[in-house]
Amino acid sequence: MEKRWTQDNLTSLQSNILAEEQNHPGATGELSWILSAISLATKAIGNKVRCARIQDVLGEVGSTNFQGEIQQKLDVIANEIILRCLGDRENIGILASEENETPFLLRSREEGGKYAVLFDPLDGSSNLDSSVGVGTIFSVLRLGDEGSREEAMLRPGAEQVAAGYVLYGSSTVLVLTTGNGVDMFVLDQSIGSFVLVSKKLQIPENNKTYSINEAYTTRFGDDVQQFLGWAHQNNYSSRYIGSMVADVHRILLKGGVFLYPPTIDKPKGKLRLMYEANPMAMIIEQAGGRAVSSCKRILDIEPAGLHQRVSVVLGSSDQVEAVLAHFS
Ligand code: FDP
Repeated sequence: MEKRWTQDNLTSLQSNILAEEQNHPGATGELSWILSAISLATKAIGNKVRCARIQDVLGEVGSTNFQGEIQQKLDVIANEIILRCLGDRENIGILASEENETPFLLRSREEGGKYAVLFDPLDGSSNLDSSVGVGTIFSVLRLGDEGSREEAMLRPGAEQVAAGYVLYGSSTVLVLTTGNGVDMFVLDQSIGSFVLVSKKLQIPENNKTYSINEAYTTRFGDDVQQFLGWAHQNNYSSRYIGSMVADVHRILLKGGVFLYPPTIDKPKGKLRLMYEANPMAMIIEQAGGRAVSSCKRILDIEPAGLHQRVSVVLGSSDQVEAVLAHFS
């Protein structure tokens, strides 16, 4: 019988992580220490997101970030919250944010800096003004011993030791994988804890729904245009929120496929390999799905730079196959 998580068997994120550790005899507890800081940061960010209009922190900062993108006030606030919550965790060697050009080199290996944490503090932030779901995405890598610490961080997504996101939607949901399936937690505001609601999530198949910014159709390549034409003839439905965390979360729970392909103006794609594509790809694969970029497994891509952009197709295996059948 399927086990249901109710008030009778309340499991917090913290206790679930500790229980997972029991399955790994060599575990030192260090990763748990990082995940607890991420949980703290996302509770604080979620609170800011919910009160943003009241506290008058919606809207643009008035300047662009180093990538030339318009920064929202909450992008800056979320970034600072993460740096404050994670900066003093003694086993974090490097913190890298989508919002900062260079990573923060916090501790050498000799000083105990064993992990790199990479994050997109507030994904989908252009939707904030209209109260659409936005999220924080994170990726944890163990730092190798070779080369400079920046080089040690440029590792393929397959080497991530943990990945997850928090969706600030109608509820605050934390989705996490440490390489042993995907678990989902919901923030119970009354007790201030993320509570386990689903274990070992699997993406449902046979959902003929695609998620893409279809307004760009004429700027996509022939392969994507052919897929869309075929989907129109084959009873597909479409859902696009325009906030990656929310779109991917829906696919994780309901199935379908998410695409952000190359366009004429963004020939390499828009989404960042290290901050968005890799952590989402790990979650999707751990839930039985597929995640590819130009027909290649995202998790196998050797990163060329911290802020590298890639095209993304991810979702249930059958729906990713349906897309790839139109790619030469
Ligand atoms: P945003 O610019 O609002 O931060 O990578 C950022 C992202 O949103 C994703 O969350 C989202 O999937 C995508 O960009 C939306 O881009 P388009 O507006 O080009 O569709």
